[in-house]
Amino acid sequence: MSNRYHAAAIGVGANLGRPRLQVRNALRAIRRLPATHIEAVSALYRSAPLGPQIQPAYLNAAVRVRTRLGPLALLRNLQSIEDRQGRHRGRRWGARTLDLDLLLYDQLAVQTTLLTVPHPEMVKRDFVLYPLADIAPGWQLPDGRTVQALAGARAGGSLRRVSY
Ligand code: A4P
Ligand code: MG
Repeated sequence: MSNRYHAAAIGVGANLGRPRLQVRNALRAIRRLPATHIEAVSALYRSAPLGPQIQPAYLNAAVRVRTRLGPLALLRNLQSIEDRQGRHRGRRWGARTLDLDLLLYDQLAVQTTLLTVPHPEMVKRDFVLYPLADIAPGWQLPDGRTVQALAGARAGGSLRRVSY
């Protein structure tokens, strides 16, 4: 564990098993992670599914934390939250009770078999960039682009704000 705090952004997605409850429970579980503190939570968005269309709409949000966990330890903790909330790893981009992605960690680029940061698909996904822009507009990716600039370049058309 690091002896100083790092900034991390987590993407939250759910489309099965009462997704709103899944998101709320995930936020509570993140709040209880060791050496980790939630600093901001985005609005909640409903979005059309990316990938197989025969699945329910998603709810998506983003969370900004400060944490002393390293990137891989944070990922492992997020995966155990997914597992506890009944996540079955099935089809890629298929329906799930809960998906927690590590989007950003400081301005770090990580490329290992277990973890890629920034999350490789995030720059193409409205349902990631819009929530992230709520809580971290000025955050720079390793290549210097800001979240705000990336979100601003996208239409955001399929996203609807909903209440928590
Ligand atoms: N992994 C590598 N880097 C990361 C990272 N930065 N964060 C590895 C999280 N995991 C990372 O993930 C597969 C493997 O990716 C993990 O073992 C981890 O070591 P997974 O969560 O088990 O599998 P997955 O989520 O099915 O795959 P994938 O490709 O991550 O799916 P996505 O990209 O998360 O897509 N439509 C809408 N509207 N909203 C959504 O939230 N989500 C998905 C899931 C599809 N369509 C969606 C949404
Ligand atoms: Mg995932």
